[in-house]
Amino acid sequence: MSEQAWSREEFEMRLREQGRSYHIHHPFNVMLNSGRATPEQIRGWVANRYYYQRCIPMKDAAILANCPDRQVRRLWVERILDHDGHGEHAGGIDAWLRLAEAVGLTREHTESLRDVIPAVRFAVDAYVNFARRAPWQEAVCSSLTELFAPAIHKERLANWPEHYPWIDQEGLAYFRSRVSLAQRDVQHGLTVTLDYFRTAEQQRRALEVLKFKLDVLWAMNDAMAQRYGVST
Ligand code: AHQ
Repeated sequence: MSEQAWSREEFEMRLREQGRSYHIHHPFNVMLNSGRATPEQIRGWVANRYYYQRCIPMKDAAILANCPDRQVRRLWVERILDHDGHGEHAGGIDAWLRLAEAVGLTREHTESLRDVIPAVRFAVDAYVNFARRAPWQEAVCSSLTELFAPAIHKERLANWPEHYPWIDQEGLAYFRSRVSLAQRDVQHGLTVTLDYFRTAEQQRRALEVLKFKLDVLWAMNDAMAQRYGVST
C-alpha cells in the first residue's frame, strides 16, 4: 500500500524543518557572525564564496535551459539578471567584488580564483552539474535553502559592523540586497516545489534534494574551516 502524501501545509513544514541543517549553524559561520574571525579567515571566506556566487547564474541558466514552462522562465530569468546585472544595475556578483575590496582583497585576485579550495570548487560544481542534469523541478527545489537565507544575511548585517569595524560597511550591500531578493525568489521556488512534488514518493525525493543542497553549503564551510581554522 503506497504511503499517504503530506498535505501542502505539512509538506512545506517538512521542508522548513530542514533548516536545522542550514550552514548558519556551521561552526565556521558561527565564528564569522560572532565576531571571532580573523581578517584572514574573512578574506578566505569571501574569496571562496565568490566561486559560489559566480556559478549561481550558470546554475540558474541550466534550469532555464531545461524548463519548458514560459511562466516559470520569465520569473526565473530575474535571478540571472540580479546576479550578473543589467542596464545600470551592476548586479550581485559586482557587489560581492565590492565586499572583497572592503575586506582587503582585490577584484583581480578574487576573480582569479587562486584562493578557492578544491573541496569548495567540488561542492559548487556538484550543485551546478546537478542543476544541469536533474529534472528542472528538482533543481528549483534545491534552491530552497534560501528559505533560511534572510536570517543569515540579517545576522551578518546586525553583527559585522560591530565586530569588524575595519570592513567598510558599503561592502555589506550584497547582504542587504539579498534579504528581499531571497524572500522573493524563495516564494516562487516554493510554489513550484509544492505544486510539482505531490505523491509521498515525490515529496520524499524533494527532501533528499534539499538535503543535498544543504550538504553543498555545509561542505563548503567544512573545507574553509579545515583550511583557515575555526577560532574559539
Ligand atoms: O547569495 C546567495 C544567493 O544568491 C543564492 C542563490 C540561491 C540558490 O539558487 O541556490 N542560494 C543562495 C545563497 C546565497 N547566499 C548564501 C549565504 O549564506 O550568503 C546562502 C545561499 C543559500 O541559502 O542557498
